[in-house]
Amino acid sequence: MRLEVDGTRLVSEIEALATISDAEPPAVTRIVFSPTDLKARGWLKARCEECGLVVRDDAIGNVFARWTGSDPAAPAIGTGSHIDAIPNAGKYDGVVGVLGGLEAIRALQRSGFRPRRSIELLMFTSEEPTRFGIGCIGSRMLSGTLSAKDARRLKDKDGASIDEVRAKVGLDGDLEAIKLRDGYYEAFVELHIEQGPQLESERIPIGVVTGIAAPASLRILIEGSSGHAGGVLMADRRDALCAAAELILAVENAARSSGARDTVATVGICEVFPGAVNSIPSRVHLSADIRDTDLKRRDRAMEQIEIASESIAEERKVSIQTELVNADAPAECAPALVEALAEACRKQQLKFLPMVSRAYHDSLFMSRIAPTAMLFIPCRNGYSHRPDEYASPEDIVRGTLVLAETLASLAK
Ligand code: HGY
Ligand code: MN
Ligand code: MN
Repeated sequence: MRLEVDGTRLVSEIEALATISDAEPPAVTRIVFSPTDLKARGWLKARCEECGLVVRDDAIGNVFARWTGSDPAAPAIGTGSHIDAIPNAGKYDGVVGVLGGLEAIRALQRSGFRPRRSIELLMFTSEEPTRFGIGCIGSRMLSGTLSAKDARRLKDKDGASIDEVRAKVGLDGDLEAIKLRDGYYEAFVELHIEQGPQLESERIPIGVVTGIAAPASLRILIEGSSGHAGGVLMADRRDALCAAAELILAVENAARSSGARDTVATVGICEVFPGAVNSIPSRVHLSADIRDTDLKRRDRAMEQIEIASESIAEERKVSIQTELVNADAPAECAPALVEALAEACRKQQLKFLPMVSRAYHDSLFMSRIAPTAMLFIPCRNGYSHRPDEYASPEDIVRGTLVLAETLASLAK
């Protein structure tokens, strides 16, 4: 079977999708269920229908594009990723896995390969946490990690619920029906840019992911008292932003002092009220992201943050309330799939590096319902979630080729 990836077409599709964005190029912004996201979804479905895939979406907007195999009742082979993008992002995060997955299917079609098991391309809804505060809503619901009841509780910053947003974008269907039955997929493989520097610095073209780090996120509300920036003496202040500043450094310290380089933590959101230069901040909202490949270490870092919160609250006479948004277990990739990816690399005479994923992905949740693995391609300087995110056409083609080989070996 002679497999050839049409790199020119694939790169041009990545570029075309990048123009469907709410940001000035080269940045890409595509927030879930925004008009731009809806336009991008329509564009993607048209590309899938062009090559004869049967396209459907579920009640939360996960898109499934199926190449029906000769044994249509057999559990399918899934591949895919996301096309939603955080504000001021790049054009490759998620997109390489969706359009690379589509091109892998087209390459197999062109090679004359006929799958016994159906091969299904997925585009997951809301991999990014931007709108509803929690990532991977689509794959969490597919895997039953997020129940319909809990999904209904989610609100965006305008207070709109998932159901209100669905109604507005014309998505109907029963949220309870989203969870896939056991054995729906025989295997799931996701192609993604590494979003880290290791492959590039070690000059290895493919990463075979053996595990995905355990993500957690907190929303923290700090309340002090407001007042005139000139009239209130320092001894009488309960400045919420100064308390937040101490807590932000405590979050950083909880990761730095864990004794392992795999513990990472970030405060990515800091909202200050009332936000006037001559008014003492009375309320601050922080959102913190804490991760580790090791669950116990991650939870220890979160305990450290809790302890720091309590002592800052006491010391500064402010109130600090912490809401746990998510605290997920890590994923171990299925050894048989890791081996299938390694075998595909050998077949393509490509060096590969077994490695962990520090970013989370929809694969983290797909691993709850099917043997799952990921393959990475390098991205320049490891940059991601920024406009200068870049993956070369050669690396994108190599990743797509390995994906196609792997899908063929799993679907035959
Ligand atoms: O944050 C993440 O790890 C993913 O890129 N959403
Ligand atoms: Mn991302
Ligand atoms: Mn991603």
